[in-house]
Amino acid sequence: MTNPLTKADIVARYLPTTLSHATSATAFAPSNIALCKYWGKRDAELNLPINASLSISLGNLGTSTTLSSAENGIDSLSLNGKKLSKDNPFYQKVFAFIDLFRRKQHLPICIATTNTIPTAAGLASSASGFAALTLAIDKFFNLNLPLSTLSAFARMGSGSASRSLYTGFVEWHKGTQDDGMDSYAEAIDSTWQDFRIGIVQVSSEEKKINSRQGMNRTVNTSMLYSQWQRQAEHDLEAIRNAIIHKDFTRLGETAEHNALSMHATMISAFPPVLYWQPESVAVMHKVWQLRDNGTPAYLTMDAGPNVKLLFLQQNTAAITKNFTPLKIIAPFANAK
Ligand code: 2P0
Repeated sequence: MTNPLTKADIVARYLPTTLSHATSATAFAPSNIALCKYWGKRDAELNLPINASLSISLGNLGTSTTLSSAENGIDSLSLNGKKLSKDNPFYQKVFAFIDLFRRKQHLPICIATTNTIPTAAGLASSASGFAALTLAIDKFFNLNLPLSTLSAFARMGSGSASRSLYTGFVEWHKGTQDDGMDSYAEAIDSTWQDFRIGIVQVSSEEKKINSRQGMNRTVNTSMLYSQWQRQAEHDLEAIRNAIIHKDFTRLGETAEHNALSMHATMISAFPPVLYWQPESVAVMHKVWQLRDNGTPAYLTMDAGPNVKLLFLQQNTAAITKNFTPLKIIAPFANAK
């Protein structure tokens, strides 16, 4: 059944009748990697998830977005310094989101957005993109809304964007309300200075099946999918506890199991959704071999061929020796 509530109806409840605005506003949001994955929607219009998820934000890797009033009266959008045309799908997605706030008011806007991560390389630039856009909208239109509300708005742009409003470990509650306003993310109050993420880039090619299509096909055709929700609930609880008790083995084992189980549901969809390349599988075997030889390293993968490693600072040398080139992220480098 389709939800009779539209994004526009829901967002409008939180806005003044007439918007005021600043001259310009800039916001940054980090990218994030899920340790317990979001896979499957119960509502496609509002991006309401079937299961809750938990992620780690990637420090200064993400998106910075500036909104300013367009002096020439014409909307415009640049991505990494390049002006996009009106018929570009990304342009249309971004302005459809802006229009949820602008409604029928004549407020031409100039948007400049810069990613510090490769776009569409499985590193969730849509997550940091919609999170930065939502934060910039809040500032630009002087809304001063709570982060939980902004997280729910960002989710309407892209599900995983709900988690990119925060640094560190983040949990996205699935919520139960029809309007989805209880489906927002919150930071988990816990830092872990030694925690590291390594990105093994297998390919920077745009993927053929985006995560939205992959998710829908899995929910509609995979017989294994019925098990997923139960496993995700169990894994989220285990990962949250592992974070609180700094139990790296439990965190790594659960996150790896969760990621591979999500991929099992995709592979069992029809036609199959397989994001792995031969190099991805080679990296997996290398991680398992390292573990067999005593180095605690775990892997996770998203809707793309790149492999993300989870390890602790004291094992950096062993990891870098085995995976080159490797982009290492210290997610708590700027935390107190
Ligand atoms: C995640 N992914 O939890 C999961 C794991 C990919 C694999 O969230 O359709 O771009 O915009 O809500 O957020 C990627 O999906 O999908 C994603 P939409 P989104 O990180």
